[in-house]
Amino acid sequence: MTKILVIGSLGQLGTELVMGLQEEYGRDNVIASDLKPSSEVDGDFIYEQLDVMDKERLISLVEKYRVNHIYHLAAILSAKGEKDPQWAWDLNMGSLFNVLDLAKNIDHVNRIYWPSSIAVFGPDTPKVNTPQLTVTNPTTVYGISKLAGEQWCQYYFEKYGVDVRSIRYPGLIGYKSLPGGGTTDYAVDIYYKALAEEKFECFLDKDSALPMMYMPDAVRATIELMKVEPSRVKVRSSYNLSAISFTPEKIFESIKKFKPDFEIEYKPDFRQEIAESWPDSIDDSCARNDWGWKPEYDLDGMTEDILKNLEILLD
Ligand code: NAD
Ligand code: AKB
Repeated sequence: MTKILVIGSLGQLGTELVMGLQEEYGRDNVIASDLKPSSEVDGDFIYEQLDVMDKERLISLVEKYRVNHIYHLAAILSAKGEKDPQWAWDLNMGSLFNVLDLAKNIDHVNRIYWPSSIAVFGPDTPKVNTPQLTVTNPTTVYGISKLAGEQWCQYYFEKYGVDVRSIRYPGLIGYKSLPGGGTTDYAVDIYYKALAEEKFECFLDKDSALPMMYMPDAVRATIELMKVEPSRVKVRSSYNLSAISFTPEKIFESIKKFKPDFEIEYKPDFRQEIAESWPDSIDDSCARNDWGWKPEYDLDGMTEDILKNLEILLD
């Protein structure tokens, strides 16, 4: 039986990943954790309050539940990180070391998942079909911390045999929870405005192409990567992963097919510069070849699914 701890479980990804893990491993084998006290958390899952910077508490929870797999999702994302770079660096790196060290020292912790991001890439990176191995040079503190984190994951795998696995997610788009301070957040917010029948003010320019992925694909990819035999995980820094690439104008056109009166206005802010430093599209052939990754959703398929489900949820 596999016991799982999810750290940072109340965020945009964690909310949906916990549900996916419960389906795969059973409700009682997934322990969700985040900063909020239990008294403020509602949901059909086992929950523990955990600040991942608190090493003692982390170890005590891992021992209490005899945890085998840890999904460490807590991080400060790109736009939020630029407001307080030192804090973002301390949290993103310190928390990863706490988790990697624990896996090194506690035998029953035998698999770690830690997400990286397309933010590891920068303006010198080839923009189209960005390869797995290429120039990176990120410009945000978030990207720098993810790139360093990838290297540390590989180091802990090679030096100490820690079975750590990682994906460089594109911008994730879901409707079950709100995003936590990223540059790709507009692509979630836009659906809420469309359903509220309000004009959408977009913080990126209409032509800013970015790699994106619908949350069900991201959750499935994560669980699939964590289930494959260790020998099939050939990239121990982090895997490129790709699904859909689009501009704000393209997602607007996709929504207009279902909401013809929807309106948009472009008002780029500081996040435009971050978006411009990231790739337009990603080559994920290593993930496809090594562990059989294949996305399911295209842009219109995602739009239709979100509008249908979000309408029910907001009703
Ligand atoms: P989010 O900001 O929505 O959620 C992060 C969660 O971590 C929050 O619930 C927050 O309360 C929690 N947290 C923060 N500090 C903590 C601490 N000290 N201890 C415990 N919990 C803490 O982020 P997300 O979008 O869910 O992202 C999850 C992971 O996936 C991150 O590592 C992020 O870098 C990565 N990622 C996300 C995206 C995306 O588009 N959402 C893309 C690429 C990578
Ligand atoms: C962000 O915009 O910071 C995240 C990411 C792509 O890592 N969504």
